[in-house]
Amino acid sequence: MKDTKVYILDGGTLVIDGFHVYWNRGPAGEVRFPVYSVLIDHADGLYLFDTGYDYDHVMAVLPFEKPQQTKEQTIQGAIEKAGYRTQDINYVINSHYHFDHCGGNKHLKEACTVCHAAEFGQCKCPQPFEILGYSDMSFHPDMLREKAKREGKDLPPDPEMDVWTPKVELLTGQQEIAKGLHLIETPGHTAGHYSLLVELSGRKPMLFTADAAYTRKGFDEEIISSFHLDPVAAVQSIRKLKDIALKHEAEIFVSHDLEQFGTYKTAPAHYS
Ligand code: 5PN
Ligand code: ZN
Ligand code: ZN
Repeated sequence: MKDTKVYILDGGTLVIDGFHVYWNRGPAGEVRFPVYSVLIDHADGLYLFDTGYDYDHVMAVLPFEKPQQTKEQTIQGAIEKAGYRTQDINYVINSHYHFDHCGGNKHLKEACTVCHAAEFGQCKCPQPFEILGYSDMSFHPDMLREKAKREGKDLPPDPEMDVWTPKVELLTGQQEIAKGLHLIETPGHTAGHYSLLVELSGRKPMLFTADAAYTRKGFDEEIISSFHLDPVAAVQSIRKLKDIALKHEAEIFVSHDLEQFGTYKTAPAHYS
């Protein structure tokens, strides 16, 4: 069987306040942080874990997050930079449906998309404090239209979006979705959040926390971000990831830490 390869795809940066990164701890002040996706070239197919943010969406809905994204940092640009073609991706796994993790899904219309069942339910009727997080529903045009209708908006017909309904596979529990690819339930940040453990032939396993841990400091000190559904569950999820990392001697890859990101190999380089 061929060896699995892992590519970290740079998706640009956003800005939030330090009190959002470290809930009730801070310090306050602008923090610019990276957004990235993970491309996995596996014997069973090409997998993409998260798809980053859509620049136009952020400028329209959250311009205060000051997005910086070059053409190479769009999902298509980043996949190409890794040496692959967007239309060849077989599976998109969304850790969760926050706008900075699903913004590129609409460019992967051929792929089967995978998410936690609880996440799919929650994003359709979010809590009031989750509305911005779930503001980009373009990963599912039917749901986007339903949302617009509820809000009394009339969306004009869009030939790009209206001809397409994604294939969605909903999962619960811990799942080995392909040999060496383990989805780990880490709820709290959102209702149905998955982290990803990737076993490789030539190195330590890689544990992608996604938003269960924004930063290395947050992971180490069990400080969650201010964006969450259930803070107690979110802290428990960090502890669960620590146990798994110890057991597998895995290397931790947090989601939004600029300093850590500088130490990651990004595409076209890869891990195997
Ligand atoms: C980067 C970022 N900005 C805003 C929100 C939000 O409201 O929920 C999650 C989130 C983010 O990850
Ligand atoms: Zn999130
Ligand atoms: Zn995020």
